[in-house]
Amino acid sequence: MATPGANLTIDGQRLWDSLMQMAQIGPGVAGGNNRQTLTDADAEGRALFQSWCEAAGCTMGVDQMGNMFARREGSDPDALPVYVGSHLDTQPTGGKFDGVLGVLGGLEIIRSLNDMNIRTRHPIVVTNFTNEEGTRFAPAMLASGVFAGIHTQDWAYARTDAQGKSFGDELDRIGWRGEEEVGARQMHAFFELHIEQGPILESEGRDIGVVTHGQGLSWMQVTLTGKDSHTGSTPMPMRRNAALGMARVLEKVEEIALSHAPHAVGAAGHIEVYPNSRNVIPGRAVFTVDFRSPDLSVIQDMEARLQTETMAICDAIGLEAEFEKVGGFDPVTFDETCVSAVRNAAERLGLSHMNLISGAGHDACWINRVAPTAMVMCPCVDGLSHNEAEEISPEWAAAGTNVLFHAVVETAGILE
Ligand code: HGY
Ligand code: MN
Ligand code: MN
Repeated sequence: MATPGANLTIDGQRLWDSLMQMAQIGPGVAGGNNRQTLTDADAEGRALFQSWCEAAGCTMGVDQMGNMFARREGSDPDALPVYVGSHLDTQPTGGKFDGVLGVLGGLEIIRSLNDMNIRTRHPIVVTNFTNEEGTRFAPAMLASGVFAGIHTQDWAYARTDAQGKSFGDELDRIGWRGEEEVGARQMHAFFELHIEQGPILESEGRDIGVVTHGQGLSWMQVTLTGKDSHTGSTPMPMRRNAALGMARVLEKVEEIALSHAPHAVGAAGHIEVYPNSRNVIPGRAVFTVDFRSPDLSVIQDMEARLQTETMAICDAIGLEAEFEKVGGFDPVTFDETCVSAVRNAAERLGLSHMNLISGAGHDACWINRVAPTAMVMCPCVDGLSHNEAEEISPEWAAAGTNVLFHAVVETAGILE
C-alpha cells in the first residue's frame, strides 16, 4: 500500500460551499443554526446529505436509530470499512460547523477520491450519527451510544423532549427510522473531524489538534421541591423557595469545579422553575448540572459533593431534593495507531499541530468502545461554540479535512 503523498489534498472551496449550503437549513436567528434532532429541519438536512452522497456514488444505509452510513466501495469488499463522520444536528443556538464539518469533511474525502480516481483497499463509510447534541432528547451522543451498546434501543426510543414527544415517535414522524440493526456494523477504524470548541489551538497558533483523550462528563438532574405560595403575602420565614435553593446550589457548583482547577468545569445549562409565574414562589426547580474533567476520580468527587452540599442547602430552607444521572461517560483514551495516523498526516502536510484533550463530548467517545478511534480538531474563533456566532476559517476547515483525508486513506490502504 502507498502512503498518501503531500499532494493528496481536498477541494477546500467545494467543502466550504457545502458547509454554507447545509447552513441554510434550519437557520438560527443570529446567523447560526437551529437544526435540532428529529425536527423537519433535521430531515431536510439529512435528505440533502443523502443526495450529495448518492451523487458521489455512495450507497446509503440507515439503522434503527436513524444513523446514516454512506459507503464508497474499496477493492476488497470483505475488508471492514474505515468510518468517518460526526453529526448534523445542532444546538438551538448552534453554529454552522459543530458536527457538520466532520460529516461534510468525510463527504469531501469521497468527492476528492472520485476526482483523483483513487481506489482504497478498505471501503470508506461517511457517517451522520443521530442526536449527538442531546439538547432535545437527553443524553448527548444518544445514537452512537446505542450503536456502541451503552444504551438499549428501547430506552433511547422512550426518551422524551420538553413537549413529551418520544424519540421513537419523532424518528418515525420524520421518516428516518431505518431497517438496519444498530451496532451490527463492524468498523476497521473510525475518525472524526471536529472544531475544538475551545480556545487552545487558536491561542497556541496551531492548525491541528491531535486528540489523544476526551474528558469525562456527568449530567446530574436535580429536582428541588418546596411549596408554591404567594410572593406578596407569604412571610419570609414561612417560605420554601425552590428557586432560592437552586441559586445556592449553582453557586456551590461553581465552587466545586474551581476547587479542581485548572481542568475541571461545572455549570447548569438546563434550568426550569415551576410554576414560573411572577407572583408565585417556585415550589419546584429542575436543573441539570454538567460536570467534566479528564480525571474520573475528580468527576466522582464533584458528583458526591454536589449531593452533600445540596442536602445541606435543602435542610436549611425546608426543601426536598432528588437526583437523577441523565448522562455521562468516563474519560476516553483514543487508539494509539489511529492517533499516530492523524499526527503523521499533520506532519506530512507541514501543518502545525499539538496533542489535545477534547473538552466536549463527541460520538467518537462512544465509538472508541467498539472500534479503533481518533479525532482531528481544527481551531475555532475565540474558542466559541454552542453559540450562533461560532466561526472557523475556510483554511482551518481545509487543513483539518486534509489531515482527516490522509489519516483515513492511510488506514484504508491506498492502492498504487
Ligand atoms: O455536550 C457536549 O460536549 C457535546 O457538544 N454534545
Ligand atoms: Mn459536536
Ligand atoms: Mn455540540
